[in-house]
Amino acid sequence: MRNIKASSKTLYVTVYRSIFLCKESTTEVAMSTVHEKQLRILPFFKYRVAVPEPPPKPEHLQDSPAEDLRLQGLGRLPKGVLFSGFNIVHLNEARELYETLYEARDFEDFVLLAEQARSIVNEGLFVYALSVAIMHRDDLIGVKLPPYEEARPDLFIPAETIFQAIKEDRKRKDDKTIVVNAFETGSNLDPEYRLAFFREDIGINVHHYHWHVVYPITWRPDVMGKIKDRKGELFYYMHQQMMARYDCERLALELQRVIPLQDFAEKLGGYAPHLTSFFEDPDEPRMTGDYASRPVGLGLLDVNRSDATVQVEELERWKDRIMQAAHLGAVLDKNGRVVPLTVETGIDVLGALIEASYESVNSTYYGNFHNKAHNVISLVHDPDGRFKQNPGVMNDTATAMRDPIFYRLHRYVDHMFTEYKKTLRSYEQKDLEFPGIIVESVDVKAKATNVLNTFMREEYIELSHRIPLKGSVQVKYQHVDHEPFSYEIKCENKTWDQRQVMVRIFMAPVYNELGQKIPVNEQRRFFMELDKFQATLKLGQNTITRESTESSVTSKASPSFEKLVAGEADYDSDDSYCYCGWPQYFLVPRGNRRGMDFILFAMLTSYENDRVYGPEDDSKCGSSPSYCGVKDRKYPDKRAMGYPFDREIKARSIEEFLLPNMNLQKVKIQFKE
Ligand SMILES: [Cu+2]
Repeated sequence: MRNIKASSKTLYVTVYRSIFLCKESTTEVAMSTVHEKQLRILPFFKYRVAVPEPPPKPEHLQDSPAEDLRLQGLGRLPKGVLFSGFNIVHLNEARELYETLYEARDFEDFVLLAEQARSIVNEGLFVYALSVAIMHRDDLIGVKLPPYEEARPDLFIPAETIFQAIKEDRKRKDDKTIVVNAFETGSNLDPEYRLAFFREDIGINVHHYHWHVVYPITWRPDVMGKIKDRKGELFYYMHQQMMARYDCERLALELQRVIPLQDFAEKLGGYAPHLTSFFEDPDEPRMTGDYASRPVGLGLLDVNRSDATVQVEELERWKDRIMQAAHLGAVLDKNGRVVPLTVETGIDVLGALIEASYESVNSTYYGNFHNKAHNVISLVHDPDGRFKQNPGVMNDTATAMRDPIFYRLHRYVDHMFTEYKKTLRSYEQKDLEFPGIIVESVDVKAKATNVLNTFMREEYIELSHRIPLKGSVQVKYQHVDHEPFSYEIKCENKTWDQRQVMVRIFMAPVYNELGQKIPVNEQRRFFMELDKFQATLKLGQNTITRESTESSVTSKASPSFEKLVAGEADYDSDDSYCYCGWPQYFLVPRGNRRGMDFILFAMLTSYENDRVYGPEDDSKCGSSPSYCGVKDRKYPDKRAMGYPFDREIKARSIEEFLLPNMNLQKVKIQFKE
């Protein structure tokens, strides 16, 4: 066998080269085509000054109704209404549109349909549905969605800033870029405002929006022909991690951890979003809409609007039923049968049921808890619409994370999952160990070893793609950042052969609000995943190094509108999932001025045991599989998400939890203003 291989080597090389060369030339052709498609897609994400002439119809359709029959019935949600990524009435219509766009015969048909749909359907609904379709159509592989913060800066930048930009633009005498400063949305009278650097961060909100585009509530795998592996579990894990990170920032500011919103009769805290949604033209007041503020002290009331009905009592009922399912470790399906929540898929079933997605096992009985809770909170100031008020920011996936109440709701949602995880036995040594593999040390290498500096960095965002301006106007704002760093893991392979390992790196704060050490079973909910990757250990001593920029939780920076127009993007790969993920600059928490104490945890497990068999990941996206999965592939880790911290820990301290294939390091994070 070996000889045959050796003798056919020359042939193999020739074939390989010809395939390779051939691939190279087709790639070149494909690249220009992708860029051409990109150029035709981009205008859909920009403002229109005037409604263009409808595109000419093919001859055989000349006498048919004004719009394509496939779009009939769409346009139910009126224009100018704020689209809600949590409202099932809006989402059902959006699904009809993205499925229609997805099924368009070819690219030309797709563009024609999109053009017509744009004039029929609600603006926000259009962008959402178009984005889902672009991300999944096979003939649009490589075509990128423009950065959402450039396509919809009005959902991220305070209205005061945008009006200032319009004013400055009107006074402009040349075509130089004008820079305006971002308006501050709160004051020190509100202690929660100290967290605005997190809640109102553009990257964090874009991440949340993008995740919900990648994992639509209304996804129908049978229609779309594409899997969304462990979608319910990802809903749990992605949000659990956001909560861990937020609570960590709260401790850094000596604020209490988030108190779950579990009593729906409670009077809520307030929030003022300072956001105005701009549709098409700011000179046309009908086409703009303020996101409503929530004054302090309002309580939840039944919502009864044309596009949303929710009773608070319904929420209570669903909440109790979900908690019962979590505690019993079983759910009732549509036929009233008891379906046990298994160790492998229980969390996924529960995720689909709580969110609730189309995949809920029984939406009649368990309802639509999380989505409708978003709706009811967003309409607390005008539940029956008598004042014709818009909803608040809890209405939309791109804006919800700005509001402190988001975290209170999601802390409760996270408790539901935690209650279920309590019914699973704790991991035992056999679930955690890797005999023969010893982690001797783990260090963070930055300017100083095991000390990380964080700071605020200035950034600019262009407004002129969405806001009709005469020239370029940019908003100057700040976001947190950290110095670049790497991990260095020293380990020994005492087995008889080289080993493929999965490296898992987490970090958690050490002290609680009172300055006491956090017990490990509480601390486990703070552990933030920083990275997860594969490595090969030779026999004997090994040193694994890994850059912070390679993290499995952070996203690639998406190319700007300008770069997409200029063709300066990687059109060669299907990287539509790459732009999903936590912002790289927020990889580690901001910490505080004194220097905040963290514990870094590294663990090596067997790649052979953890790997998922199936088509290899050819998406070329070393981006964010941990929070976003891999497109059209199985989630690339067989273990439960959050392993080994997803289940109760019986050990009395994190040190006692350790096995030879794990290790810890004390790390300080110092915030410098
Ligand atoms: Cu969400």
